[in-house]
Amino acid sequence: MDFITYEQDGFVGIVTINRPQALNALNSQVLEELSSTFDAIDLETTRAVVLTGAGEKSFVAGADIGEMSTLTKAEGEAFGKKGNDVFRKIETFPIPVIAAVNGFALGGGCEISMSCDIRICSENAVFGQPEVGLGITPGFGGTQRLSRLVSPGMAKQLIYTARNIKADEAFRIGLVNAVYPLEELLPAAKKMAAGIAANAPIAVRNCKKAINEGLQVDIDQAIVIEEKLFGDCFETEDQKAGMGNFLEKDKEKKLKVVPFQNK
Ligand code: CO8
Repeated sequence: MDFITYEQDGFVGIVTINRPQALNALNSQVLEELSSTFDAIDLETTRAVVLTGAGEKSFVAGADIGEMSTLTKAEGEAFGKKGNDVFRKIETFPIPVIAAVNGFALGGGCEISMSCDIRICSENAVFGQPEVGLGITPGFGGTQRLSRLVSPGMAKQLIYTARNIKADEAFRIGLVNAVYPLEELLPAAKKMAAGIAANAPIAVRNCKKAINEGLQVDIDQAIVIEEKLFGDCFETEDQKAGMGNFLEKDKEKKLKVVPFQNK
């Protein structure tokens, strides 16, 4: 791997996009390496992932403008698909992915953060969809995910005006859950991931599936999705241990469901 680093910290995997010479911009190779990195994550030993960018200035400064500048219509569509396939892989990854946005998150950078389950950012973070200023539309899911995450009106304003917003505004419109001083961002992301990893892993996975799949259908179908995934939990050791600990009033164990079980 030239542009992605991976490290494991207990049950937490940390994926870092590392192409500082281009502010971590996404070219084809970065996208391919990201895809392979997620494919290689061991789901037996990893319960949450943190995605971040190398350096102190940029999370991801977008798709690579140099690479895009000469694309034909067909190549543009293929490049869009390449990004979308990786971002869908992250969005539907069985375990939660937290974006720790440490600076610029523009274009494809904002879009990759939106394919993650949770976004937190540093005070110097800048979000935006500058594509119309470059003569293109957002092509890695931005028109779809931004309008789902904030409101359609706010998404349209940001996309049509190509205006960048700072961390405090991203927080105000609900694009990020929290803002930290830069040096506290990664520790906060790891702490959140470790907190998730301390809970029953199958239950956490089922929550992600229920929320993601339920948002795509009407409420009657969504409730059925939830019922099924809720029911599945009753076949797990974690449910028996978790509820057993509570009933035994074992305060030590009550807060943490420890047995690791994957399926
Ligand atoms: N692509 C390629 N190289 C980049 C990119 C990028 N997106 N962003 C920065 N770089 C490079 C610069 O060219 C520069 O390289 P060099 O040192 O060789 O000249 C280096 O990174 C450092 O950048 P700057 O000197 O510009 O640093 P500044 O601090 O002055 O500015 C900015 C930082 C504001 C982030 C500025 O670099 C910038 O505006 N970058 C472009 C941001 C942008 O427009 N991003 C959106 C791109 S479009 C997109 O993401 C579409 C996604 C969907 C694609 C669908 C395809 C079909």
